[in-house]
Amino acid sequence: SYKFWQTQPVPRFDDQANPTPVTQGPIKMIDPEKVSKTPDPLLEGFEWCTLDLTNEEELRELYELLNNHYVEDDNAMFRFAYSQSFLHWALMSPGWKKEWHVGVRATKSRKLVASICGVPTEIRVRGERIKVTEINFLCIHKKLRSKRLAPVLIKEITRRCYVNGIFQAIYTGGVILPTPVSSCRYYHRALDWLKLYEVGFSPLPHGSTKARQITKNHLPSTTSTPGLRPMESKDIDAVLDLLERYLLRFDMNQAFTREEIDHWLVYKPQPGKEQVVWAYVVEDPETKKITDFVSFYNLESTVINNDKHELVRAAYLYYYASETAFNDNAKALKARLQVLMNDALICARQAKFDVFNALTSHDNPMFLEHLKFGAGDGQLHFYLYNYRTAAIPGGINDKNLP
Ligand code: YNC
Ligand code: MG
Repeated sequence: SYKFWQTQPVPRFDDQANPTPVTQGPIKMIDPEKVSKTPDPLLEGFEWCTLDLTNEEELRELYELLNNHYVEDDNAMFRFAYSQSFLHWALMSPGWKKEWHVGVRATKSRKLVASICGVPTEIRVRGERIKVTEINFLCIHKKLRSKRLAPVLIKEITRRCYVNGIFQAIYTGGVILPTPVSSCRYYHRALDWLKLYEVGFSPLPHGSTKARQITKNHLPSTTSTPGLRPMESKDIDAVLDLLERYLLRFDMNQAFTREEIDHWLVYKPQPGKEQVVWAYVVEDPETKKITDFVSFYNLESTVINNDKHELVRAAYLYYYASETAFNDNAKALKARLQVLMNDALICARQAKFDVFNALTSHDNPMFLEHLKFGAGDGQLHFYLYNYRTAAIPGGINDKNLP
């Protein structure tokens, strides 16, 4: 098994069991001169294309492909329904390249039947800065599955990264491949418990009642952190500084630029398109300093077979940081995050989200159970392509956790 992945520059499963310490760095040196200038051929009847996502029509085609064929849960009850404004946000971030928005079309009908996309960014792994492509939206039409097309798509985007001088990539997935650098679990916090029950997402715990579940998940109508307000452009430098210091506590993190903070946290959708990201800062009422911030993004899921509800609106916890992390007092950090995240839940409820999702990464274990998040079935594995480092236990987690 792993007929394709065993040919790729990724660590083998047994590498990590090896008693000799892992030497960190690229697995294979790439000579860009020797990289093919042309794509490999596709199945008969199909051809490569580069998507122009600044073109409304092509953005809509990718949206349609993903809405009908992208990731579903194991029981095929829900399917991610990325909005067009989400795709705009996720795929046209600072430094984006059209060449990394790869599609496959049926030659005759011109129909878009597969995709794989990437955007450039820089990460730090145990202090080493690496330029990477972040790969996402690998998708194949349901009628073209199990034809070994996925490896062809992966090889083509790899070629397009190599010819642009990028030799490493980061990606995540729900499936196990050789070899996760880190693994997290998804946790879910019901905001509209009754709706989640009606769509089959939240079970009625044995011995409980609907009324009791609704009461249990009830949230106050106003936030409680003094100075909490929506983030604005004027906060970008303060948030960048705080987030950078906060993220350096973790073994793997993103090395943000000012432009990236502007894009990822203060993104304004095209006129008439739906909001993608919500970000809040805490401005100390006395010093006027930004002491904390929290953000989440909007990713709906289609409910596949339900008469009453078509969509579940999910907020996903995104970046956050708190000055409390630097006081060397785990109890104070925990207390602060519990209040901050409860406020995030309240804001998400007000923005009409049905559920709030978070991973077990970063400092999240400090507040998940306390704020009534429940463990989900889903795992998220993090992968690096053509880069070896020792596994990061606990899901890009903090070594300093109590
Ligand atoms: C997956 N998610 O193991 P072996 S996540 C990577 N990521 O290869 P076929 C995957 N590889 O085992 P199908 C994968 N899922 O023989 C499967 N594979 O070595 C591997 N689903 O190919 C699999 N989107 O074409 C096997 O399978 C080989 O027709 C089989 O297609 C797979 O975006 C897929 O879950 C996932 O659309 C496209 O099932 C299809 O089933 C589908 O016969 C629903 O493929 C949507 C879905 C995946 C979301 C994501 C991240 C993708 C990362 C790809 C790896 C990037 C590497 C770095 C490249 C740049 C390098 C530089 C620099
Ligand atoms: Mg296939």
